[in-house]
Amino acid sequence: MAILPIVTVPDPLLKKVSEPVEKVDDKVRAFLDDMLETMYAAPGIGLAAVQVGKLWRILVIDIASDDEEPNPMYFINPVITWTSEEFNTYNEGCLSIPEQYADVERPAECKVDFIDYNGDEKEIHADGLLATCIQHEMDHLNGVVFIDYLSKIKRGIYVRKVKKLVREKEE
Ligand code: K1U
Ligand code: ZN
Repeated sequence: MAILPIVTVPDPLLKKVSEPVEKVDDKVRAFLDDMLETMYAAPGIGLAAVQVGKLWRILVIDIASDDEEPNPMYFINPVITWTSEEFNTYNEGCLSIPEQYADVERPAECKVDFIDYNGDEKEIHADGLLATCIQHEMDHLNGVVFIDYLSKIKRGIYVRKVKKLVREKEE
């Protein structure tokens, strides 16, 4: 397993639409393992393949808290099939926009069809943080990051802060 470097804004890769995975084979499973290790090391509660440089429609998520058993979830070719009319607001972060947070409003619940680690078709009905996290990660697969919901001025401020942070870490 390996910890992969995470792409940060304003990398143009984060604006690209990811492609479906054709077959869940050992190569895909090894990549899922690397994604999970990368997410845990960050640390984060979700990660999309594009964030580690691969334009595949793949997500990993684990929203278990420190005092709970790990509960890794793997989503291959996920499709949101339903969202609730009720909305929730969550102060979101993103590993591609380190140390920046903003309130984002999203449907409170969603249903998702996906393929799991073993290549089996599954459906999940998510609410709370899981629903928020799935929708945040699904946005990544479509080239959207949470700061795209903010004004152009605020987005510019966030990007400048991240650029400065990345520059300082490189020094
Ligand atoms: O970059 C990402 O897509 C991961 C992101 C997921 C996310 C967070 C909050 C709302 C929606 C989606 C993160 O994991 S940011 C880090 C974070 O939230 C966290 C890190 C450690 C413990 C708990 C939370
Ligand atoms: Zn993110």
